[in-house]
Amino acid sequence: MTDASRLHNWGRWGSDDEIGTANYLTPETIVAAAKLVRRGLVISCAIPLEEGGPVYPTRIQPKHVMTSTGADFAAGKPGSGRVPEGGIKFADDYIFAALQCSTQWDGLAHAWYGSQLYNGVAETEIRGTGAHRLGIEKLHRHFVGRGVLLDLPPVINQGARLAPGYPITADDLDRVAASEGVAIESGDIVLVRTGHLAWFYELKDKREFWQGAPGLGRTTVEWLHRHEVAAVAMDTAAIEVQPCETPGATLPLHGALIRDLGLTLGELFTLDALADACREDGRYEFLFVEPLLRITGAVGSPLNPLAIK
Ligand code: UVW
Repeated sequence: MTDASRLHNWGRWGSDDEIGTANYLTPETIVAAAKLVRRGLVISCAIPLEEGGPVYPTRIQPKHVMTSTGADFAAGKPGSGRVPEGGIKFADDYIFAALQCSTQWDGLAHAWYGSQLYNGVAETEIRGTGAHRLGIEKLHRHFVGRGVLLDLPPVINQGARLAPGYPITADDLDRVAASEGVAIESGDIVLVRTGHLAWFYELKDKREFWQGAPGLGRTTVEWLHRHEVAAVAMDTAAIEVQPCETPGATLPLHGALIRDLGLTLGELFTLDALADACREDGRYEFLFVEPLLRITGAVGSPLNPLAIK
């Protein structure tokens, strides 16, 4: 059981539920979201999945390896493969990467506290062979719906980005939504822009990026729950404010959001081009399509989220 004093969605969609707040996405919310497409403008919210990106310091950088190349064929290198006369040549490649090393979904098997995950799933279900419950693949046809961008810097500090360590409050989210003329509805996928990610690419010494980050503060948990948000994604590496508001705690909102609410979190989403497009047409809502990779038993997934206006 989860502590009754905490907000939670355990049992809300049945004792076997493994998709949490993705249940707020319905045929009706998808049809309504599709009607938001007017310009035929498609904006990717993915950063490049490449070595040198903003990989959380506890993880290793991704490695892309070419195992068959045109250069190898041209040089007649052994191992480049035998090409039949007039035949097709093939380039091949592999990637070795943390599933959380780039623009990513944090699935419901990614974070918990105590000995249970979302909906009371025992931590022993998360094994060396993968997540036997709550794996990311359970969400393989989800995350299509109405996206709403809450672009914070123009309202909160009129700067390019929020300061590292700035805890975003529920009031901040309400103020920004009001200034953009949007009301958050059940089933929305909410994107919160801080401007923090763009700073990574500007910094010479990347270590500075990891010393703190703006992010969701504790009052936003109730806000996300009350608005029945289907998923939340941000342009930071960990969604929540760092250092966190509770001294000594480590990523406590991961527990409150993923484990208690069953809310899937999107991290390292780049939102600057989308913010420009929203400012241009004055519309902060759009069709948002963010399918994950159907990796059996994975606890997260990289993706290329697309906002369509
Ligand atoms: C960790 O898992 C430490 O971080 P995140 O969920 O932000 O990738």
